[in-house]
Amino acid sequence: MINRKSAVPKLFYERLPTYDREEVDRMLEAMHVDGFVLIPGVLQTTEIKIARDKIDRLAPIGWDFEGLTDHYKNVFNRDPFWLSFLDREGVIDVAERALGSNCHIIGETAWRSHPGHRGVGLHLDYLPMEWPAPGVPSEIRVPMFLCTAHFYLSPQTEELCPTQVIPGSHTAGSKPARTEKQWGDRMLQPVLCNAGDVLLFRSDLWHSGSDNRTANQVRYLLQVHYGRREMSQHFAPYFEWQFNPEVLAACNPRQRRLLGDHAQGAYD
Ligand SMILES: O=C(O)CCC(=O)C(=O)O
Repeated sequence: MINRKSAVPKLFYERLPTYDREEVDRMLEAMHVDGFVLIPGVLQTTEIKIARDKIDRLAPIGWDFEGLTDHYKNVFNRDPFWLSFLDREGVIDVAERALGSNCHIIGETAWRSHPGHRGVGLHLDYLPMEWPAPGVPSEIRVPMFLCTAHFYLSPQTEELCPTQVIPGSHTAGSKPARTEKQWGDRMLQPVLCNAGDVLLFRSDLWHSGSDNRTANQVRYLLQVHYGRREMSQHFAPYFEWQFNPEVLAACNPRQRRLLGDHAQGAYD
């Protein structure tokens, strides 16, 4: 059990571990132990450039917002281009092992963070089970229900609002309190990496955004949000939602399932 008020926080990893796309077993293990994996070189330079150009041409709809932070939701429904990020080798393989071979996406969000962007503070995205005492006993592995893939479309430097994670903090079994900045003696550490690298993390991992402290650089990010088949899709606006026929026509069978085309039964 971890003492939440313990000593001086330190970096748990000097450098975050990275994985090759083929190392699915190792990555699944890391999702249970660390709560995240970093996979270098998933995207090529050309597609990073195209993705950034396409984000530059997005216009806000529904619940999107623009400002110091631009946030465009469910971009897969606007252009078939965004489909290929749903089933990237390595990322989708870990997502399916973690969430079931019938998992789907619950959203896909494009971000642009301008100088002055303020990162969201320490939080988790979804806690499947609140544990009664601090720290889930080590012999218990809480299953994953939601995982998010961050496709970094900008190099992640200290100044350009890198995501920050606390390795192993999903085993807290609780949300971080407003005042908390560490888990036991483990501190938040930035995910410093190249454009084209992917961070896949579970929803109960304590993580944080950070500020864009550059004078003139914009950070581009694409998030793919995966869930178990039983986790509902967040395709707003709910009553008006319609799949774009051009997008459906462009899907391969796996992508169609990831958009929610499942066997039709109450519990299938
Ligand atoms: O900007 C980031 O890298 C963090 C985003 C985040 O924490 C979230 O969407 O929950």
